[in-house]
Amino acid sequence: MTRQVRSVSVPHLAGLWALALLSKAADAAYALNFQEPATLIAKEIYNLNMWMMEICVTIFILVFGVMLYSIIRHRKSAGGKPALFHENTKIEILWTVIPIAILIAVAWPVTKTLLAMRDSSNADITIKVTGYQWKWGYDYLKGEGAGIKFMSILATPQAQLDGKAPREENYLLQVDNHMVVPVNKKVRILTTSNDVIHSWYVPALAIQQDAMPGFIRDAWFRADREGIFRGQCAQLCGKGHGYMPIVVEVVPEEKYAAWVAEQRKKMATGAEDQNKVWQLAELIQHGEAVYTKNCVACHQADGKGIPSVFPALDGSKIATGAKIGHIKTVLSGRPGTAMAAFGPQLSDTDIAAVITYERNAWSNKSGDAIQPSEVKAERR
Ligand code: HEC
Ligand SMILES: [Cu+2]
Repeated sequence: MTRQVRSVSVPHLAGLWALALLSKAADAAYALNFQEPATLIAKEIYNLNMWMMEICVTIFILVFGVMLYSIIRHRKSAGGKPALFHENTKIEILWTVIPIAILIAVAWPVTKTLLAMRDSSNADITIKVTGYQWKWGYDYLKGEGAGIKFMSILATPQAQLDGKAPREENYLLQVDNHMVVPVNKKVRILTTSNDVIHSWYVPALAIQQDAMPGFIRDAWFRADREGIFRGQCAQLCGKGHGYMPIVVEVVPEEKYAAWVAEQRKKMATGAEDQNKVWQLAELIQHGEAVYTKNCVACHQADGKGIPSVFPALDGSKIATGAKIGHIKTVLSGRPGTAMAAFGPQLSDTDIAAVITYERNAWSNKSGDAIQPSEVKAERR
């Protein structure tokens, strides 16, 4: 029952519908249609799309039928004479009334669905979704789970990305932390962005909402079945655009409560870590993991970056120079460049660890161990 995001393809619909008219095998050809809807609105959109296709196909058959018939029946070689329809009131009324009727048949149900889509009032849970180059951040703002926040980053193994291992199912559609929500609850999504325009797109939930820097937009869904629903960023947002998938996991209410409790515990442990004094080796080990998730897309695994786009950290003045400069660069980023401020994205521990890693990886051999407290001191 897995439906791939890649298989949503509108141009295929015309062909599919022709097929569907001829056979009852439409369901078997589902892979060519929208994904199986998981919300009422998604179902409505699915049906509207089919309704539109029916209207289009009917018009197509009628118009071309009359045309073909006329061309053959009234051909010159069979003695056809051109007729005049000029100022024929009956025909003029018909070709005004029929399009109006079609317009209403389309606009009425579409308007109803559009209004329902925009009505995000009385949500049970509100989640802010922030687009970053190239990952998603989730902040549970209201309802059960309020206060939970985490980043959701591509989890497809590097070997597959490099083409060194066979691609598994859901290639490029896996993340480390799923956005978990309870079934049958109204979930309001607020989208915004930290850098460029992204778009939060989950076809089965019928949401495609742009995430724009400096703006907050909203959308909502109420999943009517459990399951894992996958999507992708749907706005070209730079080099890693294809590497920021979305995974929404819809679970029963009790399972959601358990997940909330587990997240709370994790956050408490994280807070403890910030006060502990870390050993160099521990920091490097943790830092490598942070680097792989957050920095590798630009600065590369070998620390060499991409010449003239992303600077090398191997041998860089910042990564081998004073600690403070390095900490400040990572905390505040470089405004106006692709180097984001990681202060709001990562914990003191993660930043201390990744900086320690950068200062001791590749040919950098400073021996420095940066403690979370040193990062904390530089935060304003
Ligand atoms: C989206 C791409 C991108 C990501 C991801 C990224 N960086 Fe950068 N980084 C840049 C760019 C671009 C610059 C150069 C900015 C400039 O022109 O000053 C830079 C500069 C730096 C510098 C200064 C290097 C120097 O010698 O000037 C450091 C240190 C650094 N990044 C660390 C990190 C760390 C740590 C992470 C992960 C937590 C990270 N970066 C993630 C793009 C990125
Ligand atoms: Cu994006």
